[in-house]
Amino acid sequence: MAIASVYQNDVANYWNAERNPVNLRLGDVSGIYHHHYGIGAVDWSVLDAADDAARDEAIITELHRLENAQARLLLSHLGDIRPEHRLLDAGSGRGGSSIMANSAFGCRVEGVSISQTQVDFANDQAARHNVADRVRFHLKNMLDTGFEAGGFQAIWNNESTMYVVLDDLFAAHSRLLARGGRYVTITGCYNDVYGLPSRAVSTINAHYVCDIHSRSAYFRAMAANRLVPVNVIDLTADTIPYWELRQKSSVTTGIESTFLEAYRTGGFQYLLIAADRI
Ligand code: GPP
Ligand code: MG
Repeated sequence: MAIASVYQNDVANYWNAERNPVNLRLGDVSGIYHHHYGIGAVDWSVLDAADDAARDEAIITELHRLENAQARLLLSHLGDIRPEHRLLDAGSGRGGSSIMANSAFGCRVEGVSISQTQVDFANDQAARHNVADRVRFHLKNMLDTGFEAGGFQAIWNNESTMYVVLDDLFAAHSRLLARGGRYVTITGCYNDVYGLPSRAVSTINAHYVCDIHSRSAYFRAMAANRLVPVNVIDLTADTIPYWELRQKSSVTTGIESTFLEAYRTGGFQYLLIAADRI
């Protein structure tokens, strides 16, 4: 059973129903569909396009470039991945990161999601990209995949850790990773220098049906599960331009000003954490 709780059923319902243009129109640009945000400097000349339609198209293309850059950064932290390795994309969404990983490394990738709609969409994408024999998406719970212990050289969560209890997640990942394997997450976390999460963080939680963890919770749960950080990168300043451009786009969802407030006030951080499985 992929869905093990009332909460997980709520999450699956959200993703089974989700059709946001900010995800589908961006994915249409290159046929790589993501469920994460973007990083890097914006080319603000996109705002100077000749007419409204051209400007709209240029903004969408630019936002998609930034989300691809985010996925590329994550993949660049997976270590020395070879074609014979197997990777796990935990919370694989519409499959973009997995398909990019196969393209970068030539390896097998398993993606898991508790949304049947996402799994079907992602498998269809793998077929369209002619990689269905190497990249497969499964209706599985990332806390209990049933995959064999030690079978993965690397595992990542691209903005999906806020849907699970971290101790349960890292216990599961630790079991699945080969010794010396790599775990990478890009995530939003609240900054416990300021104590409990701000109202903006609570608004983000309500918007996505998620539960953003504190920064310290990641390191505590990793240390308890044989995952030793090798790289921690604060991407907060790098993701703010994505949100500034998104706020000016035709594909806003209403959460843009909340993210900008959360990041600018310092109470919320966008982090990459890479860890070795010892
Ligand atoms: C973005 O997905 C990620 C999440 C919903 C998880 C929450 C992430 C945090 C960093 C708090 P999406 O691409 O489907 O979101 P949107 O539709 O807003 O683009
Ligand atoms: Mg998105």
